[in-house]
Amino acid sequence: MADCIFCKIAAKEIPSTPVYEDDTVIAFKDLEPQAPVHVLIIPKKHIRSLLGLTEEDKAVIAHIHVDVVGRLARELGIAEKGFRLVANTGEEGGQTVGHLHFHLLGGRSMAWPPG
Ligand code: D5M
Repeated sequence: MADCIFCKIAAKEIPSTPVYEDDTVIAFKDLEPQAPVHVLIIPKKHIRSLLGLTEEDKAVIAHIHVDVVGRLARELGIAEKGFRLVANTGEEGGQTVGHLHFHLLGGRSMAWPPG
């Protein structure tokens, strides 16, 4: 999608610090980290949010959760103590970038409820 910053990151049109990439997914460091480890995991395909998912997206969403999250958590050293995976959705959900992304946060104790 032309004006989407995360599509541009996936296409390498703007720089990022990737920590994982395959054919359908890229993960990169968040520019405004909220924890010692804070990466964003995105499908390369433009999907506006969780609410934009369709049947054809099931494989990539499963892939992210089954294969990518645990692998990254282990590689980034946050698997043992724990981490948080968040998909802010819509205005009141705190979503500011309109391309589905999962925040993987760790390296400190997380508060509940979130702000
Ligand atoms: O999260 C959007 C997140 O995206 C927020 O934590 C900042 C991050 N962000 C924005 N632009 C960039 C670039 N260019 N690189 C890395 N990270 C970025 P949301 O849940 O939509 O509020």
